[in-house]
Amino acid sequence: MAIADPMLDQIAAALEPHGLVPRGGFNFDAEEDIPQRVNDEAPQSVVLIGHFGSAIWLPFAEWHRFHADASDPLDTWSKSVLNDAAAALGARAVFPSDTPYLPFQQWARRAEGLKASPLGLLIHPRYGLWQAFRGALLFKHSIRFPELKAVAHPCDSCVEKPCLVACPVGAFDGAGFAVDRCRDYLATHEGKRCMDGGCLARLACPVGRNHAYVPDQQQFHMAAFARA
Ligand code: B12
Ligand code: SF4
Ligand code: SF4
Repeated sequence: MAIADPMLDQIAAALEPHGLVPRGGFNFDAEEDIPQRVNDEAPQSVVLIGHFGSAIWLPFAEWHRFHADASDPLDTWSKSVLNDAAAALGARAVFPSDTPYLPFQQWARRAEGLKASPLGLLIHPRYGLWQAFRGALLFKHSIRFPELKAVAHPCDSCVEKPCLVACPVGAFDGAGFAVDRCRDYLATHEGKRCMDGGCLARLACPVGRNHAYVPDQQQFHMAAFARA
């Protein structure tokens, strides 16, 4: 079996103090047209960067104390951390908020073998719905990735699917997300339950529940979502 590229260890070491981790990656197919350039060259590979559970929360909250007036603080923090790491590693950092949107979830499926839950979020067999991506590093050279092992998809064996019945306004029907219905509810007095504790549909999932975000992080994400 091929030994994984030392670059993956270097990325992990650069990100570890920030609670971020490399979440796999892949080499682009020859015909894939990625518009971003890495020092004027077409990228050959991508490494997804994200977090599991609340690992980023303390490093981010500490940074936020000193950057209280940053707009989109989590994005600004991610950009500052990942642009520095990219410069040190000869990569280019790209972000989920970059427009036109880059296909982060499709990339993550290829990088980690995850599949989508009925909520639209990718689900991880250990961390459930409590994980996300903060960016990706594009490299102008290819990388030796460890062989991707088959990952169990927890929703396949979840008979009751409690995530689909927990939303008080039925915003998820397994096929789409009624974003306006959710936002309208969040603006009501009753919606404070979600605003304070987090999305009830997401919290209803039993997978990785002990990795659910800490209360401050839940409130931060809900407030950002309601504001957007
Ligand atoms: C626009 C967007 C939304 C829109 C619409 C989503 C949509 N219909 O596509 C809205 C505002 C509804 C949304 C909501 C949320 N989102 Co969003 N969103 C995005 C964003 C910025 C772009 C999606 C896109 O069009 N990509 C371009 C296409 C070409 O890429 P793609 O990989 O094929 O896109 C897939 C998604 O669009 C997905 N999809 C389709 N419908 C829905 C609906 C929902 C709710 C989600 C999450 C995904 C989703 O299917 C596509 C095919 O795989 C992505 C980041 C990104 N760059 O992808 C995050 C992203 C998909 N969102 C994410 C998250 C976490 C959320 C929220 C939970 C935010 C929060 N509060 O924390 C909420 C969910 C609602 C809730 N009540 O909690 C994560 C998902 C992580 C994961 N584990 O899979 C992403 C990847 C951002 C990140 N930083 O990691 N989101
Ligand atoms: S509750 Fe069941 S179907 Fe819903 S996301 Fe969790 S494992 Fe998947
Ligand atoms: S945040 Fe609340 S209203 Fe919105 S989808 Fe989740 S459970 Fe439903």
